[in-house]
Amino acid sequence: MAETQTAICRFCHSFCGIKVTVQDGKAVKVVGDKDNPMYFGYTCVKGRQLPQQHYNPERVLRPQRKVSGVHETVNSEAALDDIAARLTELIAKHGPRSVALYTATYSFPYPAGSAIAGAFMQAIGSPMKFSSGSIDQPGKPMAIAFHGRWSAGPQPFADSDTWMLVGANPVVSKWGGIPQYNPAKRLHDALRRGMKLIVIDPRKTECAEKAHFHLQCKPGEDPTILAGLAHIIIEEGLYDREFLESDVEGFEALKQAVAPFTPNYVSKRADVPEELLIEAARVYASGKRGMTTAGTGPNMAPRGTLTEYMVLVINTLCGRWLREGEKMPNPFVLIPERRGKAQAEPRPQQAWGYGEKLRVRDLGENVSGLTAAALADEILLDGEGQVKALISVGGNPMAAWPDQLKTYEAMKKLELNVTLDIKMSATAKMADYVIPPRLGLEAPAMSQPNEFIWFYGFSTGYPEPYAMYQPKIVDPPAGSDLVEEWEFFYGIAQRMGLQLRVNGQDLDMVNKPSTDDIFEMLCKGSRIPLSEVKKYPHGHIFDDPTILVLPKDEDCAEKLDIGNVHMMEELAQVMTEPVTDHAGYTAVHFTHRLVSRRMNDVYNSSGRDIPALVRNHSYNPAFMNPGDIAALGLNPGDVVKISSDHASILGIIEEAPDVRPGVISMAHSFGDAPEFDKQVFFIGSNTGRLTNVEKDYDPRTGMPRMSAIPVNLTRVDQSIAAQ
Ligand SMILES: Nc1nc2c(c(=O)[nH]1)N[C@H]1C(S)=C(S)[C@@H](COP(=O)(O)OP(=O)(O)OC[C@H]3O[C@@H](n4cnc5c(=O)[nH]c(N)nc54)[C@H](O)[C@@H]3O)O[C@H]1N2
Ligand SMILES: Nc1nc2c(c(=O)[nH]1)N[C@H]1C(S)=C(S)[C@@H](COP(=O)(O)OP(=O)(O)OC[C@H]3O[C@@H](n4cnc5c(=O)[nH]c(N)nc54)[C@H](O)[C@@H]3O)O[C@H]1N2
Ligand code: SF4
Ligand SMILES: [Mo]
Repeated sequence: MAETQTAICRFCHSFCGIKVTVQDGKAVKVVGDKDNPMYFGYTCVKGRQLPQQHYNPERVLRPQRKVSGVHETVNSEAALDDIAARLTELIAKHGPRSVALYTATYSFPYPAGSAIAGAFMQAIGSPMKFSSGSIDQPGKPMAIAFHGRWSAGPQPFADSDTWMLVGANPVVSKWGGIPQYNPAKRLHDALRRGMKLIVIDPRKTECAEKAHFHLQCKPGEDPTILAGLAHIIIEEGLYDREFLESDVEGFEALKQAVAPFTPNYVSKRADVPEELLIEAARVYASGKRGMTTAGTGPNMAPRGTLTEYMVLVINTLCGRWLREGEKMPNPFVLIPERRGKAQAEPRPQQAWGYGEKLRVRDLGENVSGLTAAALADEILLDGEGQVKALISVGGNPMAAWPDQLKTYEAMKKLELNVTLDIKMSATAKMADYVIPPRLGLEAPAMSQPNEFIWFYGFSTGYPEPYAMYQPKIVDPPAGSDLVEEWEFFYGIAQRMGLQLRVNGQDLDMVNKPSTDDIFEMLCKGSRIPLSEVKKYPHGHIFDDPTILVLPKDEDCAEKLDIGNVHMMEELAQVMTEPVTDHAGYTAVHFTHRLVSRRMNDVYNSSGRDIPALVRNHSYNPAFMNPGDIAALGLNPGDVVKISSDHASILGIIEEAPDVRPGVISMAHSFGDAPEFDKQVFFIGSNTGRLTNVEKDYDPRTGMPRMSAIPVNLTRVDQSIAAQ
């Protein structure tokens, strides 16, 4: 008997509403749910492979423990006993700081897991909590801290007439820039309505193809380009005088700082046509509504915080924030109601350098958290406070952390390495324990995490008050011994005699709660009770047209700051760099820049074990402009050595006319440990290895240079790679 149930796809962070056909207790087919009001029936190739993901022969179904270098199956209760005992021992000997947590990509779709993991760290008293967000776009919260957050939020995409994407490709990534819930349809509708799209990207991306203006710039020049746009907007008087007058400070400082970024200078430096730059600025600033947003590309290139800050500056110059009396697009659903005001919120007293200090590079707690780019150092560096145990939840440090060779050494040095993963990832292979959790369709789900990301950036999260809940759809495969992420932390906390607290409430540490109980705790005080959301199997938009932007408080003296002293200083530093290049590199030393990108069929290091997702490539090609390939005397399919000033990887050349000359566009999180390098045609290469975490990093967030990396290419003896 086959039946159909609605569910939330958790393969990526978009959370599409799907319909799952269940036959004999197994998910057999996934299609989009046309009755879902947020996604309108959308699914991508990854989501449609959920059955293959759930019943993948390579899926880990029972906990693994490494004994004398070999993994063997262990009962989950015994695994938790061991881990709790080892943690107790380490904490007694070295203190709680010796235990670090890394929550990453697949923590996000499992909110009970992230919450209880955090509660566990709190209970043991370890401040060493790291997340993949810190090596993603940490410049976003940092820039907001400098600029200030507009309480009512940004103008929505839905009624905007201009939009600008800086190194983001939401049509593929479904992550910000354009509301990431069927972004292709949203973009299509907006363009039909007459919206003007501007894209700044060294690659003619799927979004750039649709743009009215594509500035196909040199990578890493975003601060320059954005300063140039601000320069033009100010010079030509295209800014919102009234808004600047009432709610903004720092205009004079900004004006001075961007003065040298003339269109001619920007054009020469970033290699974009001067006329195009001027025209883009005019079209954007003379539009009535719309936002500029940046993605991972420029956030991973040097000066990500400055880029994010200049993005905010452009929005504020143009007054692109919601005003009194306008409808609040999303007053939230599963979290407490948000009533925005037409005013700036107070900026934090201190945006970095408070709380826990890391032992390297003078880094510490900042508004984006502690940086995962320094976690390998914390493991490797002997001495007081050294990290001895790492628990990774839905992450893959060996694939994703910058400087993979350093990470490799760190993984070997750990006394206790635990990973909660569904497969034997590059990290799992090195781990002492691999704890397999339930997969997306095997446990309840809710859309709440996508509401919280409103606080992470701006123009992020649901554009309307949408929410959905999904019960467990199928049981895990017979004979499996799985532990949900939250159950893992609950289980070790119980054994260690700890009391956990979630969202201000004590967890019952005797009678084990259910996932649903924890969801209820997480939704405490929400605008709409979870029980109400559960009544709508297709998801629902809980609209309330009476929730409007409130007026500014009479005594409000807060302003948005577009002339932050640190950011203006950094802009001045940019000016001191040679026009020909960046950060001391010259074209003589490095011929190309390697840039980050996403590939549609895989999700970071996930999806590579599903045949339908690797039908085109099982590796990450080195996409290059055909002219560059010919100029180097190379051919598509050739294996080359790609070298930064830090390390080298192998790459397989692929022609891509959409990539700007001088650029190599390559996805991250491929490859494996160094001993597998020769299998590049099967597993690809790890671009993270090219990054030096100790150089060109943001001094506040610790974000190293992970895009726009200067590299050279050399053809190698082709027999180096196993075919
Ligand atoms: N060079 C370079 N490095 C980068 C980037 C880049 O662009 N360039 N991007 C950075 C960014 S933006 C990010 S977010 C990070 C990502 O960093 P990570 O999150 O550390 O990396 P992923 O490869 O996404 O790892 C996800 C792991 O979760 C496992 N998994 C899959 N499904 C589940 C599940 O349901 N439950 C659990 N528990 N585990 C599951 C997968 O098998 C995989 O091993 O990488 C960063 N690193
Ligand atoms: N299919 C798929 N979807 C994904 C992921 C995936 O692996 N696969 N990963 C997920 C994750 S973890 C994240 S954080 C999001 C990221 O989502 P996005 O930020 O949209 O990521 P990308 O699609 O890589 O888009 C980044 C763009 O920046 C450009 N770029 C690179 N360097 C520079 C630069 O210096 N300047 C400028 N202006 N542009 C530059 C690249 O050419 C690329 O087009 O995507 C998520 N979605
Ligand atoms: S975009 Fe694809 S992978 Fe992401 S949630 Fe939707 S169907 Fe799933
Ligand atoms: Mo990410």
